[in-house]
Amino acid sequence: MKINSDIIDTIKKSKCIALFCHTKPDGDALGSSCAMKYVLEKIGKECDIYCESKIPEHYCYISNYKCIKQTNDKNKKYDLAIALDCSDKKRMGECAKLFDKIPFSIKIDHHKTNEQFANLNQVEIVSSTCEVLYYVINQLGVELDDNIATCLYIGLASDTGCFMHDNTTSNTHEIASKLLEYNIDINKIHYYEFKRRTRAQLELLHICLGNLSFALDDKVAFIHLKLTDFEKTGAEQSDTLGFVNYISNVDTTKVAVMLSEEKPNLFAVSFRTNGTVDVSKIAETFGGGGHKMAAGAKIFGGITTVKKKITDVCKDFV
Ligand SMILES: [Mn+2]
Repeated sequence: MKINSDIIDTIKKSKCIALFCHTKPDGDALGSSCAMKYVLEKIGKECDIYCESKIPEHYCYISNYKCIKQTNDKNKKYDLAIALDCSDKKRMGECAKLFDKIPFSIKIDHHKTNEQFANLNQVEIVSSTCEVLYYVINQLGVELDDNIATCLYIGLASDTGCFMHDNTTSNTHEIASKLLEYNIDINKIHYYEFKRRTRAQLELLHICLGNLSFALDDKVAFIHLKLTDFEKTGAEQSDTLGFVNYISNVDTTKVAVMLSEEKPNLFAVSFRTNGTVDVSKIAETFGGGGHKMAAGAKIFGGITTVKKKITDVCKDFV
């Protein structure tokens, strides 16, 4: 991968650099920002990371995550802004205001849909921002160490679903292999990134799977949660992340549907498929949208009515 030499030169001549990652950061956003902070400090730059969201506690294993700022409280002056893993400016939330005040900007990203909002943009359609950053670090001539390698590995693993999604290439594995030459605690990373559950989450899953039902000769599978289930367990809406995957891999199932009540009689509906159906078309009939394999919509009604409405639409697709 060829990195724009203007990007390398700009970083080298800057003194005080602000890094920006997107709101509700994932492993790639945090991994790339924290890796870059280590790299820049290694070459004598002053550097802060900004993120609008409070960083979830389960990222405590990223060693410098605590220094991530939400606001520029000391009104520090920066000469360079670098946005990482932000497909468009809106993804930075309130922090975009600070980004705009800094005289020069760089963007490093890997998203297909992309807004080239910085002065210099390096966008490569690869597994993760950390994959692009690996080459940036290389061209900056900075040697990796345990901390940098750990952060980059988190980004690669996170965005590829632990090297299982089809954005995983031989190149991704080659970089991972180089990173594993350093002291990386992959057990810890995989635990926090993929395995860890709270008791509330597991109790919610227990209730959710207890509501399993099928329609149209088992081609459509449903699970659901009501508002009272969240009250009972003390779990939050975000705790349902990934639940739909439990039913999308049933061998007979073409459409998997997860319904989660957000307000009385208002359901957030997630549609998944193993690839034989375009679920974005099903979501669109309910005013929602998404991708071929994963889509969503909001639907009003009681649980029985909503499931019947969805089944009626699915008849034309399965
Ligand atoms: Mn990413």
